[in-house]
Amino acid sequence: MKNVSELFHTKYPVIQGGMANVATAVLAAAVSNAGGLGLIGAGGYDANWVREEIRKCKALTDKPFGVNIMLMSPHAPEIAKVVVEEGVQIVTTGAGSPGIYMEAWKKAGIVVVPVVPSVALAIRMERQGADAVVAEGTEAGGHIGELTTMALIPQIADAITIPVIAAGGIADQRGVLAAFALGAKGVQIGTVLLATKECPIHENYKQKVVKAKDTDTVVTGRGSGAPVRVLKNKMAVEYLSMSNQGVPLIELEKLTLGSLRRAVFDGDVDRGSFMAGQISGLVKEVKTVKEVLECLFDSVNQYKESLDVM
Ligand code: TUI
Repeated sequence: MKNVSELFHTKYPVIQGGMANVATAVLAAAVSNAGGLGLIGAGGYDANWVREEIRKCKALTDKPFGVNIMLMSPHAPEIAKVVVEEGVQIVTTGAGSPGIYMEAWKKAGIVVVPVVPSVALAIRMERQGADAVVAEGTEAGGHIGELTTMALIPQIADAITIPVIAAGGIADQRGVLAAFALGAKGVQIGTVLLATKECPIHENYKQKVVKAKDTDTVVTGRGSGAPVRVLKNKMAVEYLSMSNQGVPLIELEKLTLGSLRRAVFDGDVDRGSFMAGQISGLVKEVKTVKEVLECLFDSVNQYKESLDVM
């Protein structure tokens, strides 16, 4: 089995989460230049935006980078074509199954890495030709599945033969080692990258992550079929209370409409949706992307031979 650094041609076996509205060409290039695999997060943007970001990213780095396609987006079918047209080498997907695109991507020589929340989907993805999977635990920020990283990683690692990349709850070298011990060959990080100098989000968002403690995330949207982990604030508390009172989904959706953008661009601490993982409590300062990756891996290097992962 190829290791993850070989698969992506990176210094470190780490990929950046495809964070919607956050993962622009600027962040992706910063991660790739620092030795990880940077990703442009297509989120809810249209195909033209993605094409432009891919071109910007090519100008900002000569290292490999990828695109994350959020499959619940109405633009996903168009974006699936753009990645082929622009010669993107690596695609990760989230919030659905990429089965219908797999054949075209494989034909184009794209390395395909779906994010999966369960063993069943991991097995299906391997059968359909995925090169690796990101197994994301419910500790992660944003749209999440049910299982914890601790339970999910070893079960997926036992069920498939392609590399497993662990996500959810990883922000330092202990998380990396734990992931390797559970059978992962690489890690995906998101939350810890929110608190970086290069991350193009409002300063209030970074400060919310840095100030968060262990219990400061909540999950909204459990009743809607699209649970989303966010940092607690006025809107999230209001949402949960309205949801408990049986307020219909359509009303709840009015509350959250445009809320991720309010967090990312306006830093609206009361009405923004500050997607972040449970590991926020461990993130204490804003660093450079390079410092984050060094902190994750440089002490791990001591264990390199015994773990055989890099
Ligand atoms: O996708 C994510 N995280 C995200 S996407 C996102 S944008 C958004 N905003 C508001 C509401 C919903 C989405 C913010 N954060 N992570 C990867 C991930 N994929 N987590 C869970 C899944 C997943 C869930 C079901 C993957 C596949 C899946 O398959 C169901 C099926 O079709 O079998």
